[in-house]
Amino acid sequence: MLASGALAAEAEHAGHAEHAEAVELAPMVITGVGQQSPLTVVTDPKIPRQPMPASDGADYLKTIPGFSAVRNGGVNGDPVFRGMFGSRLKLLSNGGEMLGACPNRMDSPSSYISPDTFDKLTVIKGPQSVLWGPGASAATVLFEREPEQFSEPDYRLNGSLLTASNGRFDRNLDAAAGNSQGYARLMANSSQADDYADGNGDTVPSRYDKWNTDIALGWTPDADTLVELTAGRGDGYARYAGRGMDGSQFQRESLGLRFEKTNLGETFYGLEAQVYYNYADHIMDNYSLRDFVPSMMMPNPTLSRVDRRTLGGRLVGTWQWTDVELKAGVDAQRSEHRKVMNPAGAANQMVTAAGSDALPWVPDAMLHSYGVFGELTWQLSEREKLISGLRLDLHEATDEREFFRSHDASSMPIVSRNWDNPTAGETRRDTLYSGFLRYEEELVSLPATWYAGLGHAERFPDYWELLFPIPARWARCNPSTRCGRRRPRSWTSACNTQRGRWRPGFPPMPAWSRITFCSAMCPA
Ligand SMILES: [Cu+2]
Repeated sequence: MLASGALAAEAEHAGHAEHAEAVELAPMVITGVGQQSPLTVVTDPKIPRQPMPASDGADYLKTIPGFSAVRNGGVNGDPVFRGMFGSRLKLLSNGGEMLGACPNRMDSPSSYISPDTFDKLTVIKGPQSVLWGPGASAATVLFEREPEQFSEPDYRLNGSLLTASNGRFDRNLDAAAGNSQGYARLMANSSQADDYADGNGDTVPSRYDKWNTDIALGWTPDADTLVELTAGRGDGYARYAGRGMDGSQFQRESLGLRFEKTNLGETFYGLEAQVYYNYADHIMDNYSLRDFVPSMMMPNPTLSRVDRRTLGGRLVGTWQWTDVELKAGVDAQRSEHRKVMNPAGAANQMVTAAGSDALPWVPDAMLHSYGVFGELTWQLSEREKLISGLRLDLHEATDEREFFRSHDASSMPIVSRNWDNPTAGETRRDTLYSGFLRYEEELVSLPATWYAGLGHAERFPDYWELLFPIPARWARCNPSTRCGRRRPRSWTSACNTQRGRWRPGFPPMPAWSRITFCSAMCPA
């Protein structure tokens, strides 16, 4: 843009010798989200912006400097911050974590977030906070809804409609009513778009439709106390141009309860407690949203259904002294992943059963984490601050797959078959540390702050890394443990692992965070 503008100005300049001195470019307006404080960006996701984001969290985050997204059709992208994605980004909605179920990450955590329905978006860059759970080596992203504040009986109503080319149509309603003692809030939204046509006029599959409904009931007996109960549901579908299957169901169920109390006393100032439950039930298939075309890997209409149930909670206390503030607490999370399995050799039963519960759910992974953390802010002087944090996490993951089903590339045509799981029933445990130290100083001569920070984050491998469905090339040798154990070197080198460690009993996945996502880089 700049280059072409300069060239145009240059051409004009040649024809008008009298203006030889000055080259004037058309004014350009650049908008962006400003930093709230060093390393923290806070914005209101309800503010309209250009380019118009898609209806998910990833496409919204893409408008903040430093973020990009792995696009995934029209919607349901996966956010990337400074080149890191997946579980390196701690993405929380209302303080709770909504983990997706799809083994191919069609439903990344951000895909369950409709930014319009939140009041505040906070991004804490790098491992510079330990308050929000383990492993956030890239950044912590908080989508939050703030409590309603009514001093007398009143209500408010916000609604918006958005329409654009390619059938884009969004509806959004946010209503609340209450008084000084409490409130009720309803948030409902839906978003849809059609396929688009590329430059050649060919249709590119990108159609989607999704909806969310959430309610919040708050009790505020006094100005320093809040008890809030939240519940929500959502669903949708999305067509993909770059995948062998489309996402035909993205069902979400959420429940949450939080308690906040401030002004408790001189030193022990505040207490926050929260529990949350998030459930994702995802279906993908290769026939309901596209014309079925047999392929080598999927010669028949195929459907896959997975779910994930995440239960978590945290308890945080705030202590204040003259120049020092301490936030310390504990958190825990339990997450179970399951899938619906066909009886062996009966591909069509899944298709017949579709979204019903005719076939049994089979658990394949159980993950637990327990953490204790503390973050200290020390006001050294009027303009200087020292902030530090430390957290310790206990992680546990159990491989619940008795066998796994994958393609057998040694036969032609390729067939799907069951492989023994050499790590069936095994549990991996790790104790990991994270911490940071940061010095900040506001300058006297300039309206600026400089800071220097050092952070360290250790991350336990996530579901996708630990229990990734074994790809065909791998499956050929994987059932033999001997062969599986020889693999780590090639795997870790392919993934550019730093300090990767192979634990017997699990596919070789490093426990440290500074690596790229491995699933796309399986050894040949
Ligand atoms: Cu999927």
